[in-house]
Amino acid sequence: MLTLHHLEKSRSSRIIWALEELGTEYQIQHYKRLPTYAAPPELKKVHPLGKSPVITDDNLVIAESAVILDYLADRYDTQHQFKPQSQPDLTQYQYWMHYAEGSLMPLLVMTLVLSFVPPKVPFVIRPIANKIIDGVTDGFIQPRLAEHIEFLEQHLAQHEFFISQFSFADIQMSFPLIAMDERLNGKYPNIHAYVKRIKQRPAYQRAVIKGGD
Ligand SMILES: N[C@@H](CCC(=O)N[C@@H](CS)C(=O)NCC(=O)O)C(=O)O
Repeated sequence: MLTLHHLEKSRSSRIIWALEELGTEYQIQHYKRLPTYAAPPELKKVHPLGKSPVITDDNLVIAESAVILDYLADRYDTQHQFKPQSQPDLTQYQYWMHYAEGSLMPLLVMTLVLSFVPPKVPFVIRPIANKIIDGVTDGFIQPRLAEHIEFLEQHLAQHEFFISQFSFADIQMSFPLIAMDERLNGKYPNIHAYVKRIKQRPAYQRAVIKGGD
């Protein structure tokens, strides 16, 4: 049986959504985060890095959201609804699949990790830690993130979905976009409208019920 090893509040929600779109049979093995927010050690029994999502199907163990989505499309999307089969859509699909985790997520994770630092630093040197964090945020992360936001806002001004039709590229892009839209309080109208649009999909709503928001 196809099994998704799902860590609460994680990128793994994307895979539940994809499975719901496909309507294929699967089961979810749920994992809770530790108080440190890390994944529990049991996930390392499934894959040595212990990250989620990871799926097991027959004798295969597959990690990395983009690879999992591609595998699910190739194996279970018999009608080719969610992955384009020809150019130019296919290359665009692959671009967004890799862009989400390769270019956009590292910037978002950096801001999240830096936000965890001040409470862990001894009180007396906290002002110095805050100065360093502000320097990294203002000098490195924010200018780059602003370029990405503008890029995405422009793309979504002209496209209903990331490629010419709804695809697994939208599911892959949903995690950073939903996070950004929340952090930015819906300030970017095209990103905000896109997030509202994808959240209306029945399969998305079923995924939230099964895996959490
Ligand atoms: N690039 C990977 C990222 C996997 C990843 O880092 N997942 C996070 C959850 S969002 C995780 O398992 N974190 C737990 C930890 O690092 O301990 C993917 O897209 O699947």
